[in-house]
Amino acid sequence: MKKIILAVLVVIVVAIAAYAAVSAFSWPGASGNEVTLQFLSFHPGTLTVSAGTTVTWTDKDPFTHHNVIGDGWASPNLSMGDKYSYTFTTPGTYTYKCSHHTWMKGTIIVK
Ligand SMILES: [Cu+2]
Repeated sequence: MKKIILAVLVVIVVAIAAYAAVSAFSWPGASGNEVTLQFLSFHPGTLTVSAGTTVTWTDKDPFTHHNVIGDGWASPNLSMGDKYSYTFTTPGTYTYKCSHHTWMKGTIIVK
């Protein structure tokens, strides 16, 4: 019984450490107009751009496909290495999601 409790504690500690590492990670290539789809989430989750900016999403998840679904705009399914771009011409706050993984949500703030 003690071994089971110890194993569960180890799993919890590893999960917390992994979450902290992913949260603190600086995403390479995530510059001013790029969003990466990786580890089943959008990085950065919120991106602020100027009106007229073309935002490019790049799928870097090797084990599943994603898409980028906004209000009136949508990508096709993306596999690893695929990119999708959309130009935001009007200031506002635009939320989007991946329809395959309902927790995957992102926001583009256009100023
Ligand atoms: Cu997805």
